This record gives sequence, C-alpha cells and structure tokens, in this order.
Amino acid sequence: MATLIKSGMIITASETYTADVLVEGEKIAAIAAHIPEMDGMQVIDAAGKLVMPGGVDVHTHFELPMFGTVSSDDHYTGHKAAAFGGTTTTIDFISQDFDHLPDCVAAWHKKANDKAAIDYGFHMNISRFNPEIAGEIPDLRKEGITSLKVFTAYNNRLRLDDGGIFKVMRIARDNGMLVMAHAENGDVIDVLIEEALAAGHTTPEWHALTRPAWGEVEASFRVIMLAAQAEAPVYIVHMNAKGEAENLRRARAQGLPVMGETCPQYMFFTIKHLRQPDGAKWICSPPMRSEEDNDGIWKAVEDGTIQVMATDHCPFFFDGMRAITYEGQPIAIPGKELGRDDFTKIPNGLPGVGDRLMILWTTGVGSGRISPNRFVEMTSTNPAKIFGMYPQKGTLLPGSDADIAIWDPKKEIQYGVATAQHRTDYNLYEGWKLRGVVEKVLLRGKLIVDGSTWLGKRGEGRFIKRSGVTVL
Ligand code: DUC
Ligand code: ZN
Ligand code: ZN
Repeated sequence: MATLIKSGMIITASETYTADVLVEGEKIAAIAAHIPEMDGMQVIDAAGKLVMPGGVDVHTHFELPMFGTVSSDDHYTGHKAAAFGGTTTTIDFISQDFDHLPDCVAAWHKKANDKAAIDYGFHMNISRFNPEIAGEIPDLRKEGITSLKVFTAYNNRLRLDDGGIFKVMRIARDNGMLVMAHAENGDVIDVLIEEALAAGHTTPEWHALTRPAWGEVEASFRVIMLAAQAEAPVYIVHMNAKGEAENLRRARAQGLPVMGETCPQYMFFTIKHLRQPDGAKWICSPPMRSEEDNDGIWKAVEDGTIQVMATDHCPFFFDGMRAITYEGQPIAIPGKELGRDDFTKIPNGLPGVGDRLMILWTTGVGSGRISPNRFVEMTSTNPAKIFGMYPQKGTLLPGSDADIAIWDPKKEIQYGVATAQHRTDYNLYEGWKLRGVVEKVLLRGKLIVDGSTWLGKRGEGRFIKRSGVTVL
C-alpha cells in the first residue's frame, strides 16, 4: 500500500522545507511540493507537523547478562521503546562469549531474530584477542558487521592491552572496519575500588569516585594516539568528560580520523545524583561526572566536535523485587537492588533508547543550543553514515527506507516512567516537561506507532547487513 504524508515540514541534516512524501512499499518513492492523492492511498495529514528520518541509535545493550542478572529490555521491548521515541534502527554489541567469532554472532542473531521490532545491526566486542581471532575478524564483513568495540577498562573481563588494541586497529584499517573504544583506565579503577571497599565505602557515589574523569581523559588520549600509530580511524563511545572532548577537538584539528559519541545522560546528570537515596538509578560506566563536564560535552555537541548522540541503553530495574506490568503481564527482573550493600555489585547501565530524541529536542533545539538540522545529523544521519547504513537509513530521500518519524512540535508532555515505554521501573527524566513529541512512526513504510497505539510486531525488524564505514 502507498502512503502519502501531506504538507509536513521536512527536516534533514541539511535542509528544512515543506513537502509531501510518497511512500511505496518499504521505500520513499518521491518527495515534492505537491504529490496528488490517488485512490487507495493511506493519507497522513502532517500540516503543522515535523517529518524527520527515524532515529538511529548505534549504542544499545539489549538482554545483556551482567552481575547475575540481565538488562531488562530485550530485542523486542527495547525496540518497542525505541520506536515510541522515534528511533527505527539500533546497533547492539555482541559479547565475545565463545571461542570463535561466528559462534558469538550466531548467538546474538538467535537472541534478536524473533524479537526484533525495528531494524538493527551488530557491532562485535573484541575482549579476547589471539592469532585465531585476528584471522576471524575480516570475515565479520561477510556477516554485515563492520565495527569492533575494544575496552581499556574492565581488567580480566573485557580489557585488551595496548598492543592488542593496536593490532585490532590495524586489522580494522586493512579491512575497512571501524574500531570503537571504551576509554577508562582499568588499572587505576581496580586500585581505587580495592581501597574504597577496604575503607568500607559501599554507596553509589563511590562508583564515580573510583572511576575518575582523569582516567577517561588519559585513556581517550591513549586510544587516539594508538589509532594514530596504527594509521587507523577510531570512534570513542559514550564521551562524558570535558577533557576527553578537548582531546577529540585537538585530534580532529590535527587532521586525525577520530570521531566521538556522547549520550544524553552525560549532559544533565552529575555525581550529585549518585548521592541521592536512589542514586543507584544513575550507575553506569563511565559514570556521571561534574557540571563542568556536562558543559564541556554540551559545547562539543554544539560546535560539531562530537558526531553522534547515542544512548548506551542498558536498563535494569531499580527494585527488581517488585513487579511492573508490561503488556498486561507482571514482570520483575533483578536489578540495582543487587548492589544495595556494595556499589561494585550494582548492575551498570541505564534506560535511554526511548528518551534520546525527545529529551534532546526539548533541551537542545527548544533552547536554541542546536538547530533542528544538527539534531537530525547527530541522532540519525551521522550514525547511519559512520556505520555504513546511509542513505538506506538516516535520511529522507527517494530510494531510502521509509523510516519516518512525524512529530508534533507544539505538544507538551510531562515525561517519565509512565510515558516512556522501557521495560523497567524508573526513568531518569521523571517529571521533565517536554515540548515536541513523536506522534507517528513508520518502519519501512509500515505505521508501527500511532499516538499511544503500538502497531509494531515481534520479528518484523530486519537485520541490516552493513558493508563499510565512513569517517566523518
Ligand atoms: N556501560 C554500562 O553502563 N553498561 C553496559 C556497558 C557499558 O559500557
Ligand atoms: Zn562502554
Ligand atoms: Zn555500552
């Protein structure tokens, strides 16, 4: 069936104009000032509304095992929450749980395939490295996986040493792949955690105090210098410290192929939130930092230093002993209460995949800090370009997938756990007043969100095989 979206204000990364959008099948067929209505077309009147490409969130962790529990959104519930927030594509991280990479990939497909309700791709974590793994990395391209995540922290679990990271970067360079880096100083963190626990410090704020911003500044600089030596591009995930953004700015000014991502939580929250009685809600890694760091990240968002706004969506219940109702059924999943007496046992991660766009619209566009085009660039176009999905995803062009979010720019809501669709019992933005709300969402031409009605289905999301990456 064809769908005609009439008279909306089209916003892309580069343009703003009023037009009609014709969708035929799964694709955008035409965009023009006036497209005649034909018999049998579904017509959506978008006069006074904004029409934007569906969001692309390249950093999620659905159903991720951690500390004896699992992140509480799976590839269905997380996709549904994303869709209600205007996001139509996500990229999740495959854990290196088996000796061989193809087995790891197969396991993640098994988790996602029947559940996926929006389109999705995968990055591969490289958390153990040896000659056999080195030989398997290039074959990931045949699987449509062109990005690899490495860690400078989580000693004895996920971390590679500098030599390993350097080798992975060279393999990526030679095969047109992109290394993504989680940059904290794992050695210092381990020393500080041991000392904190020995001194009897068990509360959530110690999560932040044992992961200092200086470690992030140092590790991001190290990662950039490793990439320079490997003559490879690198993408730094979840940037949160002012000095880290300064590293990125300087490296880019020097012409190095370095890119960065941040997430909304690092623009609004600080260690003060961890000191609240419900501070565990804000525990994720890297941690919340200071107001100065928030400002430094905002500045890097405003001046173009940071290319991508993602989420690191990895939710846990605040009180996993108390059930919530999800799609009419009670459900409780162990969560933050696991670390009530010890901050090192609090599962790391936050909800965010459904919040990202509406929070950034109000705080960024609504306040005049960023333009609507920059908003689309950071949340949809740049992530699609960098991770090899553009122009299939990330824009509104004839031939692109008809992944479209229609927004009511005037509608005001009070946001919170009751509004967001994540499968968890809290929301970081509880009570925030938002102006500009996602109203309808199409995934490849199919209406999956219509106001508060969910029309999407498990299994209708499609795996996106990516063929390359782009350095911006
Ligand atoms: N950080 C988190 O807080 N959770 C999941 C993974 C990560 O890097
Ligand atoms: Zn990370
Ligand atoms: Zn992450």
